Amino acid sequence: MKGGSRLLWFLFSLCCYCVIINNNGVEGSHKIHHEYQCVPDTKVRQVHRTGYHFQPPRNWINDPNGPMYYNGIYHLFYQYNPKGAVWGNIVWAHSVSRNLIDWEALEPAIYPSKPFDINGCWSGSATILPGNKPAILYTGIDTQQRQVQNIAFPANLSDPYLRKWVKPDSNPLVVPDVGINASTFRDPTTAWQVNGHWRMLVGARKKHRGIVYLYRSRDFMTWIKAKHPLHSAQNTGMWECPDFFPVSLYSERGLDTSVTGKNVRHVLKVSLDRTRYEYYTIGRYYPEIDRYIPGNTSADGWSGLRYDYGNFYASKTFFDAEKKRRILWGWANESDTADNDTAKGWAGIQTIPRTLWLDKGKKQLLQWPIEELNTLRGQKIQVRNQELKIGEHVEITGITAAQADVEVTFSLPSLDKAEEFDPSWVNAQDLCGMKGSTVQGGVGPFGLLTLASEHLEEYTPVFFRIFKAKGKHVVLMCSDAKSSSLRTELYKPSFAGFVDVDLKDGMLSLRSLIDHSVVESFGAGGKTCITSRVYPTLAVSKKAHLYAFNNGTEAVTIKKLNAWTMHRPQMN
Ligand code: DQQ
Repeated sequence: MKGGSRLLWFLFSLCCYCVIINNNGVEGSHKIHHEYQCVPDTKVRQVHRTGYHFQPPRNWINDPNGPMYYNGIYHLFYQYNPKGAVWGNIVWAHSVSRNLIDWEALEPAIYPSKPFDINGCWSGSATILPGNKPAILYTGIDTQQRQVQNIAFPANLSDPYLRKWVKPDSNPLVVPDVGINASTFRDPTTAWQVNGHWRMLVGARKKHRGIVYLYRSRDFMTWIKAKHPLHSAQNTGMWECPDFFPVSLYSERGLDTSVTGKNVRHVLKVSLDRTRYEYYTIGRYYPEIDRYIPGNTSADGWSGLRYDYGNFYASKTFFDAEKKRRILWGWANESDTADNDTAKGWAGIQTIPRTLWLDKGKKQLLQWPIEELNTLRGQKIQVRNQELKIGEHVEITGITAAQADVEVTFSLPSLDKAEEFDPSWVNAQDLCGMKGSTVQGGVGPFGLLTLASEHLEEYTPVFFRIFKAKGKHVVLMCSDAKSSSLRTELYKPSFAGFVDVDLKDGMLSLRSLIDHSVVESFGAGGKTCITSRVYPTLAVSKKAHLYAFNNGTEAVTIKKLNAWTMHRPQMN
């Protein structure tokens, strides 16, 4: 070996060695692929990279962190591995935007540098303090591998991009006290105020019980644990990335995190490490006694409500003070192997930000892609009153089907032929896996075949199937990756959720955001949302097609379909 290559090899080995010793003792879900931590820069493969979703030019990303709006600029931080396309070496990468669509990448804002975060800078949230001063609470992995909660402030408030962040020496602000497991204690929320005093939550687990611990502070620096956690549930495992915020009972407008009162309900969302799915409840928060009581409209745990029934995790909301709305960001992981992620040089995207509010029925939330997304709409096509006969699939031409936004309303002339619903079908995903898009039904399956190859060797169907139950109809929505790719080794789940929708007017709507390796779908105006990651081999770029289909025994009609080719924004 020549001197130069020997030095390079030494640095490479040192880097790998540091990663190995630094990550001992970290939880199973934060799996370290030692062999991929220091791979020399590969050429990034473009084929499945997204056109209009948030992603950096290369490497691994996971949770969105500390989203905020500050002095005219949106900030998104996110968990990022600067050294590879698998989880590890995590820093807070930082991007800024004026419209939530075009993003500029800055240098990482928070990275391991002090004893209280030397082994990792994990997820956390931003809070805008009185006097318009942002603060970030985040989890650091300290010298003893403990998860501790730290604070960081912008170094210079007159820098519009808030590039540099400083960590006061008074960190850590919160350490796991006796009785708290130091490896399951993380992800502080945005804080809120009650009578001038601060509150925040930290996700945790005690044996098998998922918990959110409540902390109080007068000055945002000294935090005391409340006697009672805000909430917990037996046998749900670690609660990661909790989020707690108010929603208005009577308006779609978002509320600042500290708002309470009789016209408000609260949402508690947790990300369950065991299932890697998220669940939320809608309930009442009593600030005087710091109690949260989930309403009885949804289950508290495994079978509860979800923001998204697909590949969507570690999400976080923030209040956009400019447009008075609450916005949700979520991470959509790859469904590919670590080998392939490394070979393609990147992994993970953030889903399109969604506005979120309480449905009129007050039993669930509604979500819709932020209005700014429409500015990316280019070439448009429309279909009106097109019947989809039994067994028919009709091509929707005239747009780039690999990078599109499709909005369709189906009209259902009759529900008479809807299949009988078996009450034992409690799991939508199992039901979708069993029935699929090709097994003939009564009313449905009907919907879209996205990212389809010309002869349908590959396709990701997003569709509905309607059943008849006692006194009501049950609507199943699926985004089924089973046939999405000719590659066999991929994870291809038949994601699905039920849609609580009234079919009295005989209409059902669907919007799908299709972007090369992701399909994000919104059923019935955002009542049920499903994100799938897929990797077609034939249906790529110009060779991708879009069809509408009906495999029911009842004809359905495309009442109205609008679809657009989506432009590329400036992306990091
Ligand atoms: N990811 C972070 C943790 C969080 C997990 C580490 C959720 O803080 O609990 O990258 O995906």
